[in-house]
Amino acid sequence: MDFSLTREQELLRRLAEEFAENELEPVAADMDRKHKFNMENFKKMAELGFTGLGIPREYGGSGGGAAEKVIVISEFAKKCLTSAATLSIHGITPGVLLKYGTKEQKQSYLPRLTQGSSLAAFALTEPGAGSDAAGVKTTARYDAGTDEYVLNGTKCFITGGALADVVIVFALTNPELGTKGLSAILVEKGTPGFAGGKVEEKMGLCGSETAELIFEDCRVPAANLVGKEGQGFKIAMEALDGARIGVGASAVGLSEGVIDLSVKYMHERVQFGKPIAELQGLRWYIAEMGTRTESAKWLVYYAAYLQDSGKPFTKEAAMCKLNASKAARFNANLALQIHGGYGYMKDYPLERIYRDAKITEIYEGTSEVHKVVISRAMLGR
Ligand code: COS
Repeated sequence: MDFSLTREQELLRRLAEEFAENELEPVAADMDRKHKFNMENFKKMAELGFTGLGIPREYGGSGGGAAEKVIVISEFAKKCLTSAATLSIHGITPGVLLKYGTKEQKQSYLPRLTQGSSLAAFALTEPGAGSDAAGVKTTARYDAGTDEYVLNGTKCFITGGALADVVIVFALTNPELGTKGLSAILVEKGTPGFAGGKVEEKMGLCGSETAELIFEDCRVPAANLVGKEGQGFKIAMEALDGARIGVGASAVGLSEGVIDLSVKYMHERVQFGKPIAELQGLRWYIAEMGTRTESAKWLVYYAAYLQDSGKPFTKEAAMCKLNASKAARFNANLALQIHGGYGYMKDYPLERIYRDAKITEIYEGTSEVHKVVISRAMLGR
């Protein structure tokens, strides 16, 4: 058993740490205020190979696997959860294509997605299909005359929203079959019949666009089907398993970030004639925060290890996301408490981080969904 990073992983961690400090942290508050993602930073992430993690070099990727993604996402989230989430969610689609894509799809999409010329979005959620992912109503009717799928329906809460160049859409090719009739289909931005809808005003993660995607008689070539017809639910669930490790990693990074801020503040802030680091009540807060963060971190790494080893990891991915997101919200709350009135002010980053932390308990599956997944795995259904 070895808990240390390899030399390459440590170099990657330092590169990500430096990038987060130099490029992500300086724009985090501005993105939050303007409700706009900094696409320049997405291009810079690609230049450094971060968008290619988990994808082999033959497709323009940077190699590595789930562990490397965890390392980078955690470092990004220490400074900016929005940037970490953007990288993590973008990475879902190339991962799906690597496993299920045809040779042509891999050759056509993977270099674009790994090298940053295209941003990807994952479109499963609908107004009536959130936690109950099987409730999708969007349809994709096959038109044999033109060899195309015709998509109709509305997706909501889609990260990347209308900014995305490529969207993997989950739609019913055979509505009578329920989850067995769901398929994964690639749709490119600019395809007639595909438009961005309402852009949501959110509590946190404001730098990332979350939008509705509307499909009205949107025709795409049948060659855009990913995997087989009817494989969509399995593809979506598998993709979410991996994505949940990403959320866990980002929640750990957020926790580490608020601990750094709190430790610094506790040494600097003087009250009652001494640094507040000497107050026992606050020392206990820090001890609790550190313990929850370390335990969350190692469950995230364990889930990534299982994924990289090709072992089942659905349960552990759910556990690590459930645990790390709970720790992130707890830690953001205590960090704000340690900062007192300053923490509540928009001049300090904690106010944003506190709002951001909450989403980790909701997106890519709520904490309650994870308890369903975990308990089913433990009880055999
Ligand atoms: N990997 C592979 N296949 C999976 C799977 C996984 N992790 N989870 C389920 N499946 C398969 C099942 O094996 C089953 O296949 P068979 O019918 O061939 O046996 C099929 O999918 C249906 O599974 P299940 O009966 O468990 O589906 P449910 O409708 O009960 O849904 C939950 C299960 C609640 C776990 C699912 O709907 C879910 O994850 N919801 C949350 C969705 C989510 O995270 N949304 C966030 C927004 S997307 S960014």
